[in-house]
Amino acid sequence: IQEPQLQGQDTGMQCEDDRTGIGVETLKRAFLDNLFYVQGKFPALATKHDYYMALAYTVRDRLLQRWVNTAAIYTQQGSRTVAYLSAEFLMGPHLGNNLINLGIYNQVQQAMTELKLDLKELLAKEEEPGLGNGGLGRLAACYLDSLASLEIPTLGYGIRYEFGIFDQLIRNGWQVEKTDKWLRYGNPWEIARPEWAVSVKFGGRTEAHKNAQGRYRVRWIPHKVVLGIPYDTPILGYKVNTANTLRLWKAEAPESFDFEAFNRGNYYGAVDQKVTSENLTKVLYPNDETYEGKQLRLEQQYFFVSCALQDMLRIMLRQKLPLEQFHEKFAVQLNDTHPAIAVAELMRLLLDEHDMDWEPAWEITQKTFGYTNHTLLPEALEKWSLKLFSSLLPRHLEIIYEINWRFLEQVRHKFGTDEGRIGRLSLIDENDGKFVRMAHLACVGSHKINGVAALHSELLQKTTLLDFYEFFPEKFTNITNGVTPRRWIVLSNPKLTNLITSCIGDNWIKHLEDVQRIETYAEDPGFQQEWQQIKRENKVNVAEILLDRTGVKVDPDSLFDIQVKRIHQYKRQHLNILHAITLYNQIKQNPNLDITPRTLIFAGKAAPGYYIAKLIIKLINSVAEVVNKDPDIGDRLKVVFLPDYNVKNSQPIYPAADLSEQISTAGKEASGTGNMKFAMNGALTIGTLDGTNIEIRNAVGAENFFLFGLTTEDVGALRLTGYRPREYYKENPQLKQAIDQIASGYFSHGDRSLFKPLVDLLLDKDPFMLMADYQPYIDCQQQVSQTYRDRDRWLQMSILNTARMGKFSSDRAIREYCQQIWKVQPVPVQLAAEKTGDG
Ligand code: Z15
Repeated sequence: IQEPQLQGQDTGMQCEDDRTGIGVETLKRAFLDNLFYVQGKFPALATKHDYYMALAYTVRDRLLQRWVNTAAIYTQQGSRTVAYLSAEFLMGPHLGNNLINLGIYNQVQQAMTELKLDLKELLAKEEEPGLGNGGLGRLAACYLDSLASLEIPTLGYGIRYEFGIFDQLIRNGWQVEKTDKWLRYGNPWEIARPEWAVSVKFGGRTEAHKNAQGRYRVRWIPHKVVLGIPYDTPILGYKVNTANTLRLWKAEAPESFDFEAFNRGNYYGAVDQKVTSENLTKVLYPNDETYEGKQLRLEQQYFFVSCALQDMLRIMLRQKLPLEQFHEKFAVQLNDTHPAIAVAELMRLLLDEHDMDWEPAWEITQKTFGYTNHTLLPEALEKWSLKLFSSLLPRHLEIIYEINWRFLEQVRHKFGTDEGRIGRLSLIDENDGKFVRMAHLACVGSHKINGVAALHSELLQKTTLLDFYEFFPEKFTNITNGVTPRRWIVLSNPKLTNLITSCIGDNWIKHLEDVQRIETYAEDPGFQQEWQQIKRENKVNVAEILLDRTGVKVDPDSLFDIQVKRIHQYKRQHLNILHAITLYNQIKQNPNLDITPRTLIFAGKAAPGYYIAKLIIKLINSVAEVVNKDPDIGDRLKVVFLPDYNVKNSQPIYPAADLSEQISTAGKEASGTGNMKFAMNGALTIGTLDGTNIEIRNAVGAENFFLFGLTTEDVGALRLTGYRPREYYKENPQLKQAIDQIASGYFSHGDRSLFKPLVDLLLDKDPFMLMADYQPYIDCQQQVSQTYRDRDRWLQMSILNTARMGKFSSDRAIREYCQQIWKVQPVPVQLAAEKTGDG
């Protein structure tokens, strides 16, 4: 390990090391050096992108010092390690976050200013790695930040998709998808580790043989083999030296050339194998919460899981640990069922490749895994047809049958022969066609199962996983989600960060419960004034972004009412639009109406194959077109759809919100995490009793939260008694008018067919009960408008929201995972210079 030099000072006497120093002069020198030696440019020829790369490499050098030290200490100490398995990691841009966590944001800003460069412009050049769809992938990213900040040894394992979530364009009001070529200009944050490549088998058949002791073993003769190449990204914690690793796997052909085919003169055939292998990690499936039974998706899942487990076994062998200690070395978390095949794969590796017997292998496996469930929606629950499964993973199917057989024996032992119960618990669904149920495999193969919010965990135990809860209640627990305050407050909202820190110091950034201390200022006029000023400036910033990206001019003094998230029927963006239409009609009916001016902001992607979600985007844009150009409306109402919602584009949004829309049908949103990002930044929430909304409301106080709508119980009861959405429509003139306008072509240049599928769905089935919740929502929005007019009251509520959001830091969530599930301890990392005290 290289000995770093004295840091953070420009004494003039002693020169800082160019790769580790953090003084402004050193940073400038290192930056220009990287521009020259990495980008091969001098300033006169350099583009903004060259400057971004030079800065990224300057920051990377400082990360590497911590990363290498961390790796050395983990190896030396053989530390117990969390392995977080996730098909998605929605990391967002790295540069700004690393500047925050290194604690050098201000120095770098000054260094850039002195070089006549604008740090903001350079930050904007980064292509974000969009390797996730939404909440689940972003949660994984927040958790990696907290794990590193809490100094927990961690490996994140996932897939290095060549193309992440598509870029969204809006053309004529419709979503258009464009390939996300995030690697086009190179990725300075990753290092390939081809020396740790592993092979992954697919297809073929199995055969029996005897091992040295004469015991039966199984050999898998695959149809094809794919190589997994790891690409590592350092994940630095906040103001600690811990830099953990995100290890993403890329698929390659075992030999880039099939020489046999080549020698036969089949050049194309030889290259073909390379192409098919590399297809495996080409593209992220863009569905959030709907599974598609596609073979390539199952191949992706098995590919990265097998790579990850083989990598863990390699680490154990290198550290000379016996495989019987696998569960002591690694706590492996399954982020939803996407990596659930890991249960069968670890069994296969231990049994077939390491000659272990079933009982010890199964004990190790169960002690190794924890399973986090993220949804109750039946369409999201993964099941794979036996036909597909057996053709791709014949050995795993045998293992799953054996697990199932033994499990159902235990069930019979406990509950007797209750065929109904056994059918419901079986890992194989035989209802219509035969399928492997991945959630069942995850439950049986794990020692802990958790939901992501109190309500969600309760519903899991009472409904979706009831039979499992009855069989092993001790496995079940709740861990309410959290988000990292580093990205979602410090990086996104620097002005608010400075205000809070000037009042209570900066301890709150690591211990968000501490932010409670600003409560004493909630009614202080000076503090309120500054709070309001900051919100206004953040709104002006978003107003500029909206003008730039959509051409719509909005009034920063209007109420910013924001709903940003994936477009999904259960999230009910169309309920929000019905409110927009209602406000529009109220103004049209009474042109002098003195209403609270509002700007309704929407953003979010729809899965490309989700027709109704895409139609909802079209509806938002169609309503926007009519409302925004109507001179009767003026500045009192604007509706804007901001295209291409992603981590980067979202960061300015949360700090600019007055009102956060969290209006899912009760019982449908497992947790939600956007709700937390808004409330932390001082937005008030209008929301249903769903997911974490309930816990946010408990934390901030019912008087500081706008609650409306059916409860989960109401939803169930109404469904049972026979829900008739059309009745609400017939009996409510405002609602009827809004729906009739949509149906009659008022927002579609007279086209009555355009929104017909949506209107019919709402009036006939309305699976998410918008009709029932419409009037309570409108009434609640009226309360919001009233309250907003009382500026002091609103400001006080806003301050109290931020002050009371301490619980929703991902640091709290990760501490709970560490104590309840993973049983891991922090391993502090010191830099060589700190240990020896020289420099
Ligand atoms: C996803 O983003 C979520 C659940 C899923 O099952 C899938 Cl496949 C994707 C979301 C939940 O919808 C959201 O409520 C939750 O906050 C988030 O996971 C993180 O737990």
